[in-house]
Amino acid sequence: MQLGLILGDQLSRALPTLAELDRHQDVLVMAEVAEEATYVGHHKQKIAFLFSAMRHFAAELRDAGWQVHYYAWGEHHCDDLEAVLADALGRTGAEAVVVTQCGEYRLQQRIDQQWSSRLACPVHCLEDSRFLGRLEDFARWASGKKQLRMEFFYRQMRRRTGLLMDGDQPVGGQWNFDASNRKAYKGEVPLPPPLTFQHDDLDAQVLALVERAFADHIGSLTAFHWGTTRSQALAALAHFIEHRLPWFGDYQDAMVTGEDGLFHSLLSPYLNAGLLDPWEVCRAAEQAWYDGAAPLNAVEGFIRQILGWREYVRGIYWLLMPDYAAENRLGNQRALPGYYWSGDTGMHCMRESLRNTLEHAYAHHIQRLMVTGNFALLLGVLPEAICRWYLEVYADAYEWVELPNTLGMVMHADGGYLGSKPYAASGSYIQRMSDYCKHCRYNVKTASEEDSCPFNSLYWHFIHRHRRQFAGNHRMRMIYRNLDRMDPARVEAILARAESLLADPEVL
Ligand code: FAD
Ligand code: DLZ
Ligand code: SF4
Repeated sequence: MQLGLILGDQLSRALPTLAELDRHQDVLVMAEVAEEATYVGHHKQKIAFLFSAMRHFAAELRDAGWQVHYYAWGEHHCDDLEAVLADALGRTGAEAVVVTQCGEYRLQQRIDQQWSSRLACPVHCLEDSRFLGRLEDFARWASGKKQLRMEFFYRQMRRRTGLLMDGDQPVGGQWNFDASNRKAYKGEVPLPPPLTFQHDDLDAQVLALVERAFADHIGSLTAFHWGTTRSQALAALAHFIEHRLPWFGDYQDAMVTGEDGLFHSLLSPYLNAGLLDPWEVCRAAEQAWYDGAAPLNAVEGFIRQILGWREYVRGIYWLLMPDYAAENRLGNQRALPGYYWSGDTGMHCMRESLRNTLEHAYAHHIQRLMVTGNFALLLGVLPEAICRWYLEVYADAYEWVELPNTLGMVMHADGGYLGSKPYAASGSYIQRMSDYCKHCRYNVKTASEEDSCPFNSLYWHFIHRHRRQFAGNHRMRMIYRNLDRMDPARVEAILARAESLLADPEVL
């Protein structure tokens, strides 16, 4: 008899562990354990979503004839998964453990190097097949390249999967429609109806448990709207395809006060926990284009996020860990300001992005990249501190996807391996893509005054202080030319204002 361990982000009937085992002979184990639930201070909604989805999945497996040993929070004394396995091996007399490769280096190291000897039984770790590409193919593609470019990886993935392909050519004659995906939202089309799910008894029990046992964790459960079953995740996918996908491309980079999801899918927690499969999500979007229900700029833009970015960052994570996590090529050391946890800041763009984060354990990509991320980059926050924050605050956060996005894409701490230039931007980008600046106490038009937009002053300070790293970057030459053309007295005033902000960023 074998023991199959199913982790909290492996809630998929297509999981290799299930394919390997026999429901009539073998036993499954799932566990809510302190180590996984507290190795960072996860947002309350992330824990509630996963615990409830785990409990629902265990019930579904039992209905399908599996024997599941479920270690519920507070009903056992095992601190970590190894202790759970030791206990379950003792109870069942199983002779081996089967697990599918996990999503974080931290745990995978233990599975590979410790579990078998400490549990005194064979531990078979299976390749995770729930992605669109294999890690060994990514490593082969990346091998010998000094810098990687997502666009070339993505084209290869399009060819390999046949998604949006017409023979060996991209449908519509173009690989990428990004240039048409940069509109600000001015109410041209109505916003999609909200999607909320009726919560059942299992959800209610878990919400009460999290409120009680994780009271000191960040965030609130008041607006917990996530689905916690496969059928709810499928309903969320259908809702996205019908109500959001047609405008996903146009408004992909837009931000609007009070509108927390806009036309984004809000599918990442389901995808990352295994409730949705990336292939079915991409195929559903592709079908919408073939059916004439969504335009190509939207469908291509959406598929690129999953087939391109999601697979690309996973490949980078497993290729470069563990050294990747320690990268800090810009030498940043600053602490993360307290408003990242409280949301209490006068910068309206930050306040909105942080409110979304605290209320929903969610923020859309542009809020993460161009507001909270951009600000941490401009301030020069220690990468480890900002990476930890992103891992804590989002319902979709797992290190394999969070780390390359934060350390590479946002902080440029990997020296440009993931992206060719930092996404640093002044307040004018935020003004162009949102209505935030109209509601802000700072003036987005100036950079050196007492009330100037902090993003403006800090942007020029960032460009100035990193001249050595970036002046030779051909994508940034124009920026340095602009800086050099500015009146030296004005530059001095902007830098002085930035210095005063850096001396006490907590007051902003
Ligand atoms: P949509 O905009 O609807 O996109 C569709 C899907 O594409 C997402 O569900 C996601 O699966 C995928 N996707 C989009 N962008 C990316 C990307 N850059 N990398 C990987 N997948 C992508 N995503 C996570 O899933 N977990 C994280 O921990 C995470 N941390 C991030 C940290 C930072 C600093 C940044 C800038 C981005 C991070 N992302 C992360 C990527 C992205 O912001 C989220 O996937 C997205 O906002 C989730 O919302 P959505 O489902 O509405 O996405
Ligand atoms: C994120 C998370 C949390 C909060 N709790 C659990 C848990 O109690 N049990 C579990 O099996 N998994 C949990 N997870 C997800 C794991 O942290 C995740 O499987 C690893 O980080 C590997 O991706
Ligand atoms: Fe953000 Fe600056 Fe605009 Fe205020 S003025 S919302 S701080 S970009």
